[in-house]
Amino acid sequence: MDALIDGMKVPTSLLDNLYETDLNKSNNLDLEFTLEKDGYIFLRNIIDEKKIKQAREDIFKKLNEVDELSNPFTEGIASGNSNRDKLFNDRGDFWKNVSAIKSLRRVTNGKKLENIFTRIFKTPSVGFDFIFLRAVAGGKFTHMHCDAGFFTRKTHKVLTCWLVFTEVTIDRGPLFVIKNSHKFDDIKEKYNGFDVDKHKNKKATISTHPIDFAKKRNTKILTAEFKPGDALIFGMYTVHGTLENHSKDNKIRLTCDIRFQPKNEPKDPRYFGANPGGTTGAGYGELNSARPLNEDWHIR
Ligand SMILES: O=C(O)CCC(=O)C(=O)O
Repeated sequence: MDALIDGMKVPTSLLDNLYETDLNKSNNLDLEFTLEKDGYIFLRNIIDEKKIKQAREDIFKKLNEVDELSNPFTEGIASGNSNRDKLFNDRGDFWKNVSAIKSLRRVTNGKKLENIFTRIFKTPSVGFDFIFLRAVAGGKFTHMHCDAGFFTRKTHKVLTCWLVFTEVTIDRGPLFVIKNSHKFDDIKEKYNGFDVDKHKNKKATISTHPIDFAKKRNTKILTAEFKPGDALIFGMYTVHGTLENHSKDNKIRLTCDIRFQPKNEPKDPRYFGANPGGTTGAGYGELNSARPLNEDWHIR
């Protein structure tokens, strides 16, 4: 199975596996050490299978109701159609409702994840209320970037959790991390203090193709075949993106990225509360996922 990014095949010599951490065999210091050493922590199967399945099916049902997933919708196969705009006046309202599904929130903002971040931060943690649920159909991928420009306005003590709801094989666009990128001084310099919403003349996306980026820096593109319930946790300067979903069976990739921070750090009001505005203040409507599955994405 080929790993593709923007239509280009990633040479196998550039690819390597993400290092897996066993949560049950790691103490809090081990977790902190792994995050510092690798810039990420990759955990397998940390959410109860039934809970993940329930959330996935509740989300798929909503996508089926707007005719974007074919029947049986539990398979998650993109239909190529969409009635989203015909049935809902406001894309933001639609996606906010999908993102509010109880079975989803039980996982993203439930105790299991929160406790893991409490262990990592070594102080009580809290998950952002504004979450980035992503239903990703064929031909799409997320451009390479780091998360600092989005989430560090109030505190730098923020971590991303990329949580998996479907089988994400290499052809379904898994997340990748550029090995050791959290230690690249030029990246830190360039993105420290950068705010996507304020510094409009600058982009979060790193325009160099990940293949060239990894080659020039003599490093690797790390990824994995993810399973429902797996999670990848990483810091604000870890350069990452996703491979392209080019699966022949038209199955979508369903994942959600959630941010966590210590409870006692200042909160960015854009991401907390009943009606968070998100990065630009435009709410859930600003997300690529608010677009019908058969529509192209924007680049930030
Ligand atoms: O899932 C994706 O497409 C992108 C995820 C991402 O960039 C993130 O979690 O920060």
